[in-house]
Amino acid sequence: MTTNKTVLSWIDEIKDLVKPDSVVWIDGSDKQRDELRAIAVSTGELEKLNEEKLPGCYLHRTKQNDVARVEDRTFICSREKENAGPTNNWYDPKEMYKMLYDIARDSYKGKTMYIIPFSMGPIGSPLAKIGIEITDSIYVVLNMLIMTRVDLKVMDVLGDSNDWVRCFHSRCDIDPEKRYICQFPEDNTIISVNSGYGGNVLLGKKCFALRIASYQGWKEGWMAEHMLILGIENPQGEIKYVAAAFPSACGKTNLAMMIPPKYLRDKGYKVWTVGDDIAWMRIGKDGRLYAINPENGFFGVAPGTNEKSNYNALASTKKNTIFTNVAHDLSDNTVWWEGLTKDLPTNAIDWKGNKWDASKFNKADKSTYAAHPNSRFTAPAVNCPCISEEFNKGEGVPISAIIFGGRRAKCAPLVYQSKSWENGVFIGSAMASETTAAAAGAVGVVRRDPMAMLPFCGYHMGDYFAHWLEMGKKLGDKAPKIFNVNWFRTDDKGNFIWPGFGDNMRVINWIIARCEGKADAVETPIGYVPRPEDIDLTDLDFDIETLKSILEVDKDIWTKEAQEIEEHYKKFGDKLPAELRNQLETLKANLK
Ligand code: OXD
Ligand code: MN
Repeated sequence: MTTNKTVLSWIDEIKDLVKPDSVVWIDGSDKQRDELRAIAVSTGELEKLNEEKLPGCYLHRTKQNDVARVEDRTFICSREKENAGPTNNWYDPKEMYKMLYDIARDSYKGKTMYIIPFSMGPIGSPLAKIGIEITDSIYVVLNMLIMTRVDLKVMDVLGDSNDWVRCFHSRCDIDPEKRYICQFPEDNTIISVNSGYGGNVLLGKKCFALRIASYQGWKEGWMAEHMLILGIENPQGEIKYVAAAFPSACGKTNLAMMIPPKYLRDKGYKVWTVGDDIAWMRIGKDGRLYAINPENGFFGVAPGTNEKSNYNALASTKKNTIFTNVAHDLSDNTVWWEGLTKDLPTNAIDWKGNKWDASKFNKADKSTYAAHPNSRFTAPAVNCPCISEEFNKGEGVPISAIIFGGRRAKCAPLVYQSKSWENGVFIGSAMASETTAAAAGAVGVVRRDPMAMLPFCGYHMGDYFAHWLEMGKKLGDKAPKIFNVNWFRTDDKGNFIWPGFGDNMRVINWIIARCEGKADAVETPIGYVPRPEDIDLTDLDFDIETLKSILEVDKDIWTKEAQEIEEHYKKFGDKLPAELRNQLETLKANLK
C-alpha cells in the first residue's frame, strides 16, 4: 500500500503490540464497505434498516457505560506539563504510552486490524492533513468512511513525508475504569482505548481535527477551530461566508443549515452549508482568511431534530447513515428519537435494546426516553440539500465574519460587533454559556468556554489566545470582523424572547451588512450594537420594543460580568496576553 517507512514501522509496532489475526487496509471502495456492513450485520454490531425508507442506513447501540465523550479521561500528554495548560488534564507521555500499551497489549487477538488511511479536508488540498487510524471496530471503519475522506490515494499524496497523524484505537473491554483518550501533540499521535462511542473513537474528529490540529496550527501559523462555516448568497448571487463558534447545545448544526424566512427566500437569499462543527483556517495569497471544513459528514445529535427545527439535517440522514443509540421503530424498521414526531412509536425498542413503553414516557425524566439524549446520526455531507459547492474544493472559502455565541439569559445582547480584532479575541476568550435544565447539575450556572474550545484546545490556552492575537496582526485590515450573538435571552418567566432558527438570518444579514460598511450601529461599552430599526422584522410578529429590550446592554450586569471575567483570567497566570488584560481594563473603564 505504501513504502513510507514512518507509516510501515508504526503499523508494525502496533501490530506487534495488539497481535491481530489478520490485517485489512481500508480502500474507500463501495465494495469493501458493503462487505464490512454485511459482516457487522451478521455479528449484530449493526442492524439493517428499511431499505425503501432509509436506503443504506444502519442502527448501532453502544454499551450503556459508553455514550458520550469523556472529558475527565481525556489527556493532553505534552512533554512539559506547563504546555497542556490549566484547562486540560495532563499526563507524562512516557508513562502514558506505557500504561496504554499495557492496556492494549494482545487486545486484537482473534480479531482483524483495520488500517484506515484518511484525509481531513479534500484530498491533496493545501489546507488538508493526513491521518491513519488503526482500529478493531467495523463500526469505526464505517463511520470514518462517512466522516473523513478515506482513500488509498491519500498514501500517494503523503509520499515519504512524516507529516501525518497516528491514530490508534482499541475497544479492549469497553471498561470505563480503563478508558483513556490521549493526545500526544509533539508526536502527532492519538491513542484511544476502552471506548466504542463516536466522539472518543472517530479519531479524525475532535482528537485530530481540533486537539492535535490546534497545536499544529499554533506551530505552523494557521487555526483549527470548533466552528461551523456558512455561506449566505444575496439576490445578486454574491456569497459571503461566516464562521461561528458556539459551545455544545447552542445550535451550531441548526445555524449551519438554517432556512431563511420566506420573504428573504422570495427575494433570492440562499444559505449554503460548508461545515457544522470544525473549521481549519489559513491566510490565503490575497491576505484574507480562508476556511475549509476538514470533515466529510455530520456527526449530529438526533434528539430534537425534525422537519421544522432542521429540515436539512433530517434530509441528510435519509440514506447511507449510521444511527447510534436512537430508538428502533419496529412498525416499519426505521428509527425514532424524542422530538422527531409528536406521536410516540407504539412498537419500538429503546436505545438500551429493551421494548419501549410509551405510556411511561415522562418528558422530565430522561430515563424514560426511547433514544439516548446524546444519540447521534453519522450522515454523509453530500446528502445535505444545502451543501455548498465549495465543500469539496480545497482552496477554502474567504471568511468575512467570525461569530461567537452562547446561552445567556440576561447578559449578552442579541448581537454586537467587537471594536477591533483584539477586542474580538477578548470576547471569544471570555465566552460563556449557562447550563440548562437539559443537562445534569444546577441550572443557570455560567461555564466559561473560550472560543468553544475548552475541551478541544491541545495546548496552553494562554498560548492559544496569543496565537489568535498573532493571526490578527498578520491579517491586518483583511481580518474578518468579529461578532457575538445570543439567541437565548429570556423573559421573566424563562421563555426565549427571540424566535431563533431561520429568523437568525435577520441577524446574520446585519452582520454581513456591517462587514460591507452598509449598516448602522450604536457604540456601547461592550461593542457596536444595532439600532432596533437596523434588524429587519418583515413578516415577523415581533415588536420593536421587545427587540430593543434584547439589544440592551445593562451596565450592572456587565460590571458583574467583568468581575467574573477577571476571575476566569486568573487561571492563565503569566500566559494571559497583556492585550487581553488591557481589554478587560478598558471594558471596566467603559462601564464606569
Ligand atoms: C460534538 C461536540 O459532538 O461538540 O460536536 O461534542
Ligand atoms: Mn462539536
